Amino acid sequence: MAQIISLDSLMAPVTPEAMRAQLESGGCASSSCGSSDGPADMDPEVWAKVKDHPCYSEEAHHYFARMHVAVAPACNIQCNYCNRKYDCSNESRPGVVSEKLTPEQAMRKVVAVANEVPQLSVLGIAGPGDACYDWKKTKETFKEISARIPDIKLCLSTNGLALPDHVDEIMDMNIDHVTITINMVDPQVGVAIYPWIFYNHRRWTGLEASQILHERQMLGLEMLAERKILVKVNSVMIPGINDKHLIEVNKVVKAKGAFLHNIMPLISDPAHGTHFGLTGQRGPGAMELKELQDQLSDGTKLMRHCRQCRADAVGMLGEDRGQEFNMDLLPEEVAYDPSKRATYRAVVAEERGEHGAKKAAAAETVAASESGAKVLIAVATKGGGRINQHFGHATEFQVYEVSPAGIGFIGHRKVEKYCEGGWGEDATLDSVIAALDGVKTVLCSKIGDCPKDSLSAAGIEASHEYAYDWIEAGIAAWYAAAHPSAARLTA
Ligand code: CLF
Ligand code: SF4
Repeated sequence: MAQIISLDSLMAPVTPEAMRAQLESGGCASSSCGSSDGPADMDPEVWAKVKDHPCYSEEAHHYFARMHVAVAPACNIQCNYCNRKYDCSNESRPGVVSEKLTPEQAMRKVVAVANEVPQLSVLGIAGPGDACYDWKKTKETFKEISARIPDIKLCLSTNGLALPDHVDEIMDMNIDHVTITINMVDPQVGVAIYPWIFYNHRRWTGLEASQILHERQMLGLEMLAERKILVKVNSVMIPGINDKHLIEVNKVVKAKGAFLHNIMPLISDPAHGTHFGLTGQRGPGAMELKELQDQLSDGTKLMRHCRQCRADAVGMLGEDRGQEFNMDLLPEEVAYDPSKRATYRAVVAEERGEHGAKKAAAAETVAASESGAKVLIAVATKGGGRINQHFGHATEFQVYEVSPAGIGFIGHRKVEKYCEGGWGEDATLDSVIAALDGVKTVLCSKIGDCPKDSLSAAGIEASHEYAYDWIEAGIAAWYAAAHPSAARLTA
């Protein structure tokens, strides 16, 4: 049996200095999603729950990782964007299949990952079917793992149909974070999304199915909110079907107490064999998604950093180390060693203090600009909140909007890695440039003359002047240089 948890890595000295250096150079990949509010504008009790959760806090996603265990394969509804051969695409990318685990296997895997990935803070169950419908396995898994690793946060994702039946147990088990996928609050809209549901021992179709699902979703949301369990609502944006309606969904879920709303673009491909894929239903483009999100700024808080990850994803959002921890690579027995996670947390606490101060200074810098320009900046980062990745190594760029009003994360753009060991394909570069639609400037830790010239020809500036700086500090410095204030120009 191969064993990827090497003795070397288990025995390696874990010093705060080593971890700090790893953070600065981007030893972890990153992304961004969730509330970016900090302690100043958030109830301390809520902040304590979200501050280490990479999905519920945009800031936390720079530092912390999640892992999913695929223990819940059964599902009680049919979504038109899902092919049951694959993972639940309410929370995962469609078209990927996860290694299904028993609760006992899940325990082995979580312990192995906790020993090896110090950033791990959250254990999620997001399918590959529905975590609440396949409740026995979900419950057993959470129970066993939280007894072994008490400080791990428990998180589950559900379509909501079976949710009301388990809210009291969710409360008893200290599951603080629940995601419900709500694609409509008008059952008529749901008819085009859900061909059937299975409820009360029978199959329902059409408007009745949609009505029941809607009522159960609303009931589950209200019950969780009453108990102060943080609810994230996921909605799949389906152009022509529910895109405009999601404005109403946002209002309703906010009124019912949702903490966060995550609008995920439909991913539709005939190769996935889904109804939408086969009938040519398209997904939205990046700018369409942004336009919708911008219309929701008065509603419930938005998560913009979702990576639509797999039901067996492991690592920082935007990276997936799941394949390193396949069951056949794990030892039969492994004892939990909390030392790496503890050291990492201490280092992160210090780093976050510095990051917070730099963010505040960056906000002041851009506020001083008199230009009024609002631009999109793409950043290549491997995590830790810094500009620390080569342009050619990026598989995604984090996109920020900057104006005198502030610097805000607005999403990510996935790209094909351009650099293949010293050379790059023109076709790949073209696709990267296309993915950067609307972006004014790219900030990275290094970029060659050739891609820089091609970006420039496409109207996109690229700079490695701010390499290894905090993201917001680099953006602010770039913005101030590009939009000098009258005071500075005359000084
Ligand atoms: Fe997993 Fe979901 Fe919990 Fe996060 S994911 S169950 S809330 S721990 Fe996060 Fe992945 Fe997006 Fe989900 S990036 S798909 S929102
Ligand atoms: Fe598929 Fe998830 Fe919908 Fe069930 S809830 S049909 S697994 S996408």
